[in-house]
Amino acid sequence: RMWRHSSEHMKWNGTGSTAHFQEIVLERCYNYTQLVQPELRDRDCQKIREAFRNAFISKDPCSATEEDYHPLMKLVNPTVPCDKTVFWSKTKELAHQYTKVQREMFTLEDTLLGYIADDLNWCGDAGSYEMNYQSCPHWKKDCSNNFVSVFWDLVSKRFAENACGVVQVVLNGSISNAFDRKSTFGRVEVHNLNPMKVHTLQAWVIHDLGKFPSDSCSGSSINDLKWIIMQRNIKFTCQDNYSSGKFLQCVKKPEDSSCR
Ligand code: DN4
Repeated sequence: RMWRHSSEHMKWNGTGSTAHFQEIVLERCYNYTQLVQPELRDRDCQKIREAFRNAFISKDPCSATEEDYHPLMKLVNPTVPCDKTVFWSKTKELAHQYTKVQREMFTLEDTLLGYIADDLNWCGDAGSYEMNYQSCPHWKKDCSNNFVSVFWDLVSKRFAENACGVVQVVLNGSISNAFDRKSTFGRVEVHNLNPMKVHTLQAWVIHDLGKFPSDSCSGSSINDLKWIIMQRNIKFTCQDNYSSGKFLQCVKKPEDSSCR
């Protein structure tokens, strides 16, 4: 019986739900609303936890839709001030180090829903009230309409729609395509910036210390991005190895020759 039980639940190729998912969601929600952004102190974290769970529990984990998350979205509206939005693609660590120092700047993971869900995994199963802790659909190997991917696409879309003023994106110049049309940034965020509200997209292309630069502002992938942004009537600027990014990298690795 034990064997059948676990093999039944190993049906997907992705990592299973994060252990203690419910508790982590609740704890992060309280931490964020009480300590990180006390302006949100009257958000109801129990309700948020429940709406999050209800979005996916007892459902086929490969049939997620945006509508499943609407009750959760209604409880949390995004609130990033103008000029303070930071997007990233293949530069998660650096972008988060930057907003940790520049406390008034926000990546998606510095907003309530992004903060709650960051690095977590979740899925349920049709016909069960339990979460599946053994395996969840992998977004490439199993299905793209899994609950984690649909969640990130939706919150990324809302995050971009709500941006205003000057917005920034941190891109990775140590890979061959710093801008990738298939990434969440290229597929979702770029297309949901509102040209009535966003006047400039500032890109910084950062190279890893000690790695040969593979892409830069003058490369063809950034040119693609520039073209898409200008078509949308938004001004585009780009800077290679923006000094704030360089300094952050150097704090971690001061002995690197490029930090002297
Ligand atoms: P990325 O560095 O290519 O991807 C960021 C992470 O999201 C990686 O762990 C990816 O997994 C994963 N990911 C990307 N697309 C999907 C998908 N369709 N389903 C499941 N996981 C996926 O950067 P990106 O441009 O794709 O996403 C970054 C931008 O989108 C940021 O500006 C954020 O605002 C937002 N975003 C954040 C998160 C997060 O915090 C996730 C998705 C989007 P893998 O390629 O390593 O397997 O986790």
